[in-house]
Amino acid sequence: DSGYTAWLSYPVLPQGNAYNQYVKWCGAVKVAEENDTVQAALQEWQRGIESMLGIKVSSKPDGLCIAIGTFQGGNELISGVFAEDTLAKVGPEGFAIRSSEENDCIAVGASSPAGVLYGVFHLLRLIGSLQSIEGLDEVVNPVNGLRMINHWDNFDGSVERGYSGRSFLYEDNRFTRDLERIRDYARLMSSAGINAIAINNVNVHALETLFISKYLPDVSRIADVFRLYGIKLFLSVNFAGPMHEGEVGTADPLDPEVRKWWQSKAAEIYAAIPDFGGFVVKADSENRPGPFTYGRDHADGANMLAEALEPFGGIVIWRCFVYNCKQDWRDRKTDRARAAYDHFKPLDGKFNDNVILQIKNGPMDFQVREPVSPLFGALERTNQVIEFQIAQEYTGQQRHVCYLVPQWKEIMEFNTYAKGEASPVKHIVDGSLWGNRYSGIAAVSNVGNDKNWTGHLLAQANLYGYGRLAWNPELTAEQIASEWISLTFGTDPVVSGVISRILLDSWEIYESYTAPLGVGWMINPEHHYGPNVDGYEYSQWGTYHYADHRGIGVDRTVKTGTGYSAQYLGSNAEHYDSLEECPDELLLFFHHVPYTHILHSGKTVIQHIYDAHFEGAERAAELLSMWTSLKDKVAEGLYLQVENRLKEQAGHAKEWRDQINTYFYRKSGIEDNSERVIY
Ligand code: BDP
Repeated sequence: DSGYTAWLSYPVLPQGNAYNQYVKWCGAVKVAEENDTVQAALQEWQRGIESMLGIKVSSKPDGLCIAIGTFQGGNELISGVFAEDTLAKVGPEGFAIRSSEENDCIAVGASSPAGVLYGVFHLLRLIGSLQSIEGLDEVVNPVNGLRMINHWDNFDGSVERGYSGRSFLYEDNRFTRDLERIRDYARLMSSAGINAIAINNVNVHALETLFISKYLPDVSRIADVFRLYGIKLFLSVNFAGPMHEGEVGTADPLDPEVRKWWQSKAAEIYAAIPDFGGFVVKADSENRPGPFTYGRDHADGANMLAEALEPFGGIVIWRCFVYNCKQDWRDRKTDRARAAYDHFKPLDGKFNDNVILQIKNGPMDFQVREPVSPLFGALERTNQVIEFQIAQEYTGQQRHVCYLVPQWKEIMEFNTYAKGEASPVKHIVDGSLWGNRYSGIAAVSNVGNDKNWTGHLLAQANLYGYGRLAWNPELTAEQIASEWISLTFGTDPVVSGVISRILLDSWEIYESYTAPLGVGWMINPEHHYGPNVDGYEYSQWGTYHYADHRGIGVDRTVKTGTGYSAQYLGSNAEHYDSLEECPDELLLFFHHVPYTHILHSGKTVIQHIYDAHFEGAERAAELLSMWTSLKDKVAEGLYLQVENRLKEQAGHAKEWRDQINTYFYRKSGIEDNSERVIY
């Protein structure tokens, strides 16, 4: 019970009607293909069923069975069960599943081996959460094309913003030899629906530039493991690669030598990894090299790489996290929140067809609360993916529990008004709003070499939840939590009820004892853990709250502020610009107000700060007592892991409460309206 097997633990199921139904169908399996991915699906099936039901799975059916395979794979049960029109509905990664009494089988069929694997994971998930497998008849396709994880792992074994140990991909500038762990990782990712993984940090250091040459054989070994599970490997590349590694004296994207260099690199990579995904690029951002050095724009830079990859079917994922990180903090007009839009909106339509812009969910940087990036809606002729951060850099660093699926859901549902009344982010992300060639979701990974992958056991729910949401954004945060709990801890309803509550309340709780009302950034500089109200106030990073003795907040309105609110479309622009209409939770993101300003909740801003912080710390302590009620119901190893983290969180939440409340009490001189003590 270390947590290593995560949501593929396959806990033993209780006896009863559901169990009997599963035993009836699952005693035998029929597979006709030798394909490695189909065989991996078969192995997973056997492993899951044998563990959950405690039976041996025979591969020689005699009576009811499960049939697994591609439509063309020669499994006559598969060809017998599915009608032509069903086949037509199954996309390249989708699957069909049907329980057929007359054919004596439940068939899982797909047009590709990866689809077979997804189908098998689906059926295992139904069983693991005690759902009926009789009368199944459905076609399931992933909603989003690209469902990607970005690792921020460095070759030396460290992980940028890693909160679960070190990298399991690299150690001391060598690739890991533990391919077993990579395989288990690929199983986990594939079971959650992930189909693309970039294996190195977007900040590419000197040795990592050699991943596309000297270390290609190592990269290729990892790609082999990923391929088994339907996952394409991507690499982050250094825009100045030709200078670091080659004889070319420039990285100017319009220089013919530079273009040739990237073209020959692409050929070399595809010779080693024929299904290589492509490049992820962080350019002209936080001191990384990029096209600006040569007076070129980001379309010039991205298109140059895209041209090199196009003949092989590769794509360029170009990040929009571009802003001035050397800003003068006294300058109240330059606004980091504006930067991504200001840089990329004018380039809409200028990118090649195999370029995808990767846009962070908010305009700043993965704060616990930010508005949705106004770039969503602004780019009508550009492929784009949204970028989330599963790693809890600003949300408790996997020492605090913070289930992020509700946050992601809210973002995906946000209406941009880009094309008529109903233009939610999720329809931009899935490509349907503008009819993009490529689209989807990427997110920064939260895994490391800790035995349980994510440090905090409950942070596994974010990893799982991210994949599930990328597969189908219509799933609710509650559904995803409940699936994850059954698959990880088993199906005891008491356990499920308590863990669900903990997860579903956790974002709100974390938000309430940290930076208030959407203002963000009150954390310790550099490592970003723990409270520090002025930590980033007088710095170059563009991250301010402007608190003084009269008030707090950033004026981003059109008339008196930075004009950021005008980057939104339709009623969103006025809504945010108006002090009366702006939602409380984002008030200080858009407006600078006196502490006595009255919120929609009826409280003053200062009273809100006091109340939220007292309540938040109290609720953090309650999370611990909720968990302790499960002491005899959860395996000891798992129980203790979570108990330890929740204890730390309860203590640390008080520190947050006290620092924030005291700071604002001293700044404003306004008393709390209750008996509580603020020093
Ligand atoms: C910030 C991180 C920094 C990353 C950067 C990025 O603090 O370490 O390099 O984002 O996304 O959140 O590139």
